[in-house]
Amino acid sequence: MTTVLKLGGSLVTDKERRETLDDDALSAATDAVADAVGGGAPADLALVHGAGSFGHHYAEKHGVSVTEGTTDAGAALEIHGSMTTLNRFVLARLHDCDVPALPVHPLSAGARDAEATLELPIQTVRTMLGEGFVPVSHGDVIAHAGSGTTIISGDEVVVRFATGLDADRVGLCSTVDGVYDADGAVIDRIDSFADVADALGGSDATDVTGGMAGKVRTLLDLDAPAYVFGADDLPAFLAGGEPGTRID
Ligand code: IP8
Repeated sequence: MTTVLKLGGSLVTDKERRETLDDDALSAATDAVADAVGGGAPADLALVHGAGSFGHHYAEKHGVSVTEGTTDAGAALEIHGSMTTLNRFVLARLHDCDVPALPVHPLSAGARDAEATLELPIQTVRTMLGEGFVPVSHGDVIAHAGSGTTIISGDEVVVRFATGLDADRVGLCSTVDGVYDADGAVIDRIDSFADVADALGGSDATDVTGGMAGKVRTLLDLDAPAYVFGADDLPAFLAGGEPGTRID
C-alpha cells in the first residue's frame, strides 16, 4: 500500500506571521504520522508539505509564480531557502518521534521544459521507500527552460509522486474538512468536475496551485482516490479510512 500525503502549508505554519510554524498543528500531524508508521501502516508513505508563511512570502516578494519566472539566482535561492528551512523543521519533528524521514528537494531533482511540462524523476523517492525511509518533499522553485526558475507547488509534487509511484491513496490534509458545497456542507464524493463546478466557483483550467477548483480538477485526473480532509481526520486517513471528500 503506497500513500502520498500532503500536509498543507496553511496547516503546519502560522499564515499570519512570516516564517512561523503552527507548532501545535505540526506536532499533531507528525504524531499521527509516527503512530501510523510505527504501527506498520501504510507500508510506503511519501510526504509533501506546502509553503504557508514560508515560501509564499518570498515568491510574492520576487514576483515568481508557476508561470512567472525569475532569472535572479538570489531571488530563487531566497524562496528555496525558506522552503528548505520549513522542510528541516518538519523533518526534525518527524525524527523527534522516530519517523525515518529524509528530504527530497524538487529544485535539485527536476525541471520544466519550454512547454512548462514538469520532469521530476521518481527513482530517488522509490529507492528511499524501498529502504524503509519516509521521503518528505515540498513546494519549491524549479529550473524552467526559457523562464529561469518558476514555482512548483506542493500539489504538483503530490501528483507527480502519485503517478510515478502508482500510489494507492492520496491525502490532502489541510485547514478545511473537505470540499464544501454551496451551502457550506462537506461533499462526500466527487467523480465529475461538472457536478461541482458551480459550488467551487470556477473552472479555470490554469488554476493549478491556488483554489479548490484547480485542486479538484487535478485530483480527478489521478488513478488513485484522493481525500481532502482536516487535521482531526489525519489518523483516520492513515489508518485506511475515508474521511472528508473522496475525489476519484
Ligand atoms: O503551498 C508553494 O507550494 P504550495 C511553493 O503547495 C512555494 O502551493 C515555494 C511558494
